[in-house]
Amino acid sequence: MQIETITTQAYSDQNPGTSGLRKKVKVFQQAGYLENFVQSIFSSLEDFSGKTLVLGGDGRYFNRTAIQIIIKMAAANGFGELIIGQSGLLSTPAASHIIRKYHAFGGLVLSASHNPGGPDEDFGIKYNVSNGGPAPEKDTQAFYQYSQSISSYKTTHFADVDLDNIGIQYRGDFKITIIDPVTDYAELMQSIFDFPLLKQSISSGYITLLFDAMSAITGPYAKRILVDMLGAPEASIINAVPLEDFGGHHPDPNLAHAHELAERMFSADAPTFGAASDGDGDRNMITGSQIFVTPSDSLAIMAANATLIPAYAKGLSGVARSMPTSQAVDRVAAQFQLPCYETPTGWKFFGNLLDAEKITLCGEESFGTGSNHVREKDGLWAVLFWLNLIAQKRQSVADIVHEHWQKFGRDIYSRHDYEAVETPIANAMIEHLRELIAELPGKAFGEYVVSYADEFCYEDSVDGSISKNQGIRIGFANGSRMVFRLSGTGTVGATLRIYLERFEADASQHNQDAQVALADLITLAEQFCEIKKRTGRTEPNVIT
Ligand code: VG1
Ligand code: CO
Repeated sequence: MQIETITTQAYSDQNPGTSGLRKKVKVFQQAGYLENFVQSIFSSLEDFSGKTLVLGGDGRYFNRTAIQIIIKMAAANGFGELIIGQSGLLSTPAASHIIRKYHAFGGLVLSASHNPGGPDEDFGIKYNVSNGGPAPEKDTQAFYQYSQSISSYKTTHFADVDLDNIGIQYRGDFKITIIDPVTDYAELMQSIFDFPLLKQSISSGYITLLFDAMSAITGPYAKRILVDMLGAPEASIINAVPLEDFGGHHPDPNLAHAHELAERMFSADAPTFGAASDGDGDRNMITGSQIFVTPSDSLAIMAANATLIPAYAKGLSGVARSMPTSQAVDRVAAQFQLPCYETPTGWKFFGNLLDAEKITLCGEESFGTGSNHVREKDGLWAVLFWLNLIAQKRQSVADIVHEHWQKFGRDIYSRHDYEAVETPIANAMIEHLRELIAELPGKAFGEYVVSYADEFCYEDSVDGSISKNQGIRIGFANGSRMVFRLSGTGTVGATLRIYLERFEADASQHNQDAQVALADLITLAEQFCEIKKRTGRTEPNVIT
């Protein structure tokens, strides 16, 4: 194989965020842009000569082009083999599983997750290490560092690889294996959950379900698992065909974006269970007839009931949540005497805890839950978890949630997002909060007395690494909390996220609307960060 060294110009903006490098497709299409970042990854890694790399994406616009470029660069940089999902498709959790199962050196996942796709929308690339999880911060920082002074990248010439037919192809000694993207993952799910029970519950009509694949990657996975293996009718999956532009929608599973599902779940003849997943298949939204389960509650309910699931029957070693996720799971952990960890936003922080077997389950308020079965959050896994719970407990989603609140109390929760704020204004707002927190503790605002205010700094209990500036937290004496942070996944300006939570022990108050119950906190949050004053915005773009 003849290796070519191509001269290139460094780009200053290749700093990976919460989950890989995300930019507009047009940015990725600039000369050498993708190549620079891929070379920065390869050049920052060591000892992969002859080893295997997994490659696939969520099928969005530019996926196939990027894959052909990466194949040649991987060959030129000395990898021995590539494992690629058929048609270039792999969901994020499936990629994680395949890296682990085939003992690959690592993997490249091409996705901008829940961000929209298409020629004028977003693309992304993320490197996962040999445990199947997102590269830790020390690696992503190394990639960025390298990209700042890159002057050339390595590639080679050979005919484009046929991505659509399963099988092995060679270019010289370089081996390319195209695999079915679903089979390994479906087998893994079968090993975790009680498939015979699920099948029986679906065929008997006890469970009727609706899954919205949002024209994204989980269509083929849901079809194989829910329809072919578990016998659900074909019509139970909507938007099942992955499209390069996700049909022009945001493949973001929440009540705002999965509106067709939301409408049906709150209609008179709603199915018993409804769910959706995101662009790359790692997020999940759980609903039941007339009820939406917040992701924070979902994590707590999973933790409280995990022993009903075959794979977790022996119990959990511990649980973890990202810092802005509600404290609902902490209450479960306290009752079951389980260790409970609080990590910064982003799945990469769970990897060490999972590898060290300190935790079995973990999750984020942003519609992400997962376990030690892979090293990514996993949308369909969460769906199957809930189906297994419903089938095992013989209870509706609403009953499961209400019973949980009765036992543990309810952490009324909401997140308000202000998208595309001008970056300097957003930074000034955070700076203002930083100054404010020093003087807040002890101050009373109506019934809310500030008990602490700080900027979250995380020390990893496994490797001792420290991650600073992970969000501003303000905690109140009555257990309520608000968190402010800027998104690390957006591609336009800055997105301010405000996370609000209030604990309600009194069961007679559990059925309140979250926005109403949180109204005082919402007003206080505005008072603290001055978003109206500073941006002129009167309300958030998205409320979840
Ligand atoms: C968001 C979520 C975070 C999640 C990340 C990646 O990050 O808040 O919890 O891990 O997206 O999810 P940020 O920095 O924008 O708040 V995915 O499904 O977009 O890979
Ligand atoms: Co995602």
